[in-house]
Amino acid sequence: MPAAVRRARTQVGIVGAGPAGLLLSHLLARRGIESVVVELHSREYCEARQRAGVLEQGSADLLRAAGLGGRLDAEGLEHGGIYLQFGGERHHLDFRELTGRSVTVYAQTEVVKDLIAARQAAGAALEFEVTGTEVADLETDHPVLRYTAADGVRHEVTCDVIAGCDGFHGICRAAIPAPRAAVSERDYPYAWLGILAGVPPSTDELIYAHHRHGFALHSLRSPAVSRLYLQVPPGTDVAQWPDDRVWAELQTRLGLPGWDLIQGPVLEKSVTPMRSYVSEPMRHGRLFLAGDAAHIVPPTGAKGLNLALADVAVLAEALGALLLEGRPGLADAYSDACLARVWRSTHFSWWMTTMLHPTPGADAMEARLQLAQLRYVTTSRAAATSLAENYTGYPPLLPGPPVG
Ligand code: RFL
Ligand code: PHB
Repeated sequence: MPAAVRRARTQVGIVGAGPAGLLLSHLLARRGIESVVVELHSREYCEARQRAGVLEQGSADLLRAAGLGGRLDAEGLEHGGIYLQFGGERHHLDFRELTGRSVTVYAQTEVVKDLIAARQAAGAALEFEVTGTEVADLETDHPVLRYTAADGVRHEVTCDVIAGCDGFHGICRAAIPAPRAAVSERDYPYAWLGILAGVPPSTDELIYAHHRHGFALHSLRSPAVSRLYLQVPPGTDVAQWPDDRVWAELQTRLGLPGWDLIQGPVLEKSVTPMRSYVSEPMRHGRLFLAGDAAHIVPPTGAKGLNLALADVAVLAEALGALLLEGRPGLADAYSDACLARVWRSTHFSWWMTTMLHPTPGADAMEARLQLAQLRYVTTSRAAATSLAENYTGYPPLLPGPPVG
């Protein structure tokens, strides 16, 4: 006999409890809109997954405005610039002086912990460790979300809208019929090996380093924990990189006379592929995609998390107008409004990536062009301001006047 299906209703079915899905659920609840969030992994897994670290000023302001600024303000590290290093020189770009803006280093793990705590405190429907997630009837006014909960019970939730916040490997993007989606994609011939180290940062600001061995980045997490990355070949097995080798290579790529990299225990080590990917439009019928479900950027511009947060800020506003006031205009404008920012970030991330990473097998011309560009960015106020403006982020996409 087939197992019983438990039926329910909600306004917004949200697939994925990453930063996009969780913040969307939180922003909707502040408008009085009910949602159900379903997530493949456990709460512990979601809270521990090491990923992004830099919040644009607009993202930090958005989290504060949503009542999530407590720990962010107490523990986040505000940074007014970065260092660009190349040819044995380290140059500081002063974002505050160039743009009046700054960024905050506050790890994605912490954003996710804050959001899960806030959703659970509010008694939200947040289901971890679900399987068999399906979305259907997307071209009707009552799309359906199906999943099997951790206790084995199959659920079918009838929604007004479904939000696909299920990341790059999720199921929602694939639910859009192929002829309706235009995909732009680029894989880069390198990856990042990232470590989390139990050592105080050796630097006051992030260091982005161009070196003939490959790119290196010194980022940070707290006064006692550092985050560092090395460019490695795609598909690299972390087993090829014992801790001593990682530290030696970081020292080579980041080292300067008179400056020492503090070494210590490696707490975590992983390899991330580098990819640019945009699938448009970000909407099909009553399915709205947000965050990595619709687009991926290489991490060199520190944009992935920020784009995910910006998408759902726009989506919450649009769904408020649609579901509370019956005004479809903002929902209709959602995809175009987000894609303008997505493509700006996609270009910036590509530009930072190709400026800072030597392509394996490239001729000497490439290195000369990269160094010429780095020299320009560190000597021209106009070029430095352009980098600073992109890095610190774009103005929040405020909702326009009511449409439709
Ligand atoms: P997420 O964080 O991937 O969350 C999606 C969630 O959906 C769940 N899911 C499902 N749930 C239910 N049913 C299904 N069928 C499901 N399929 C998937 C997943 O388990 C997951 O919990 O997407 P979101 O919310 O859009 O957030 C985007 C950011 O996570 C992402 O842009 C950044 O972290 C990108 N990124 C980085 N960005 C940076 O700016 N700096 C970095 O250093 C950086 N490192 C990274 C990264 C992304 C990585 N990925 C995606 C592999 C390192 C990695 C490894
Ligand atoms: C990080 O701290 O993880 C980080 C910072 C800046 C980047 C990418 C990752 O560009």
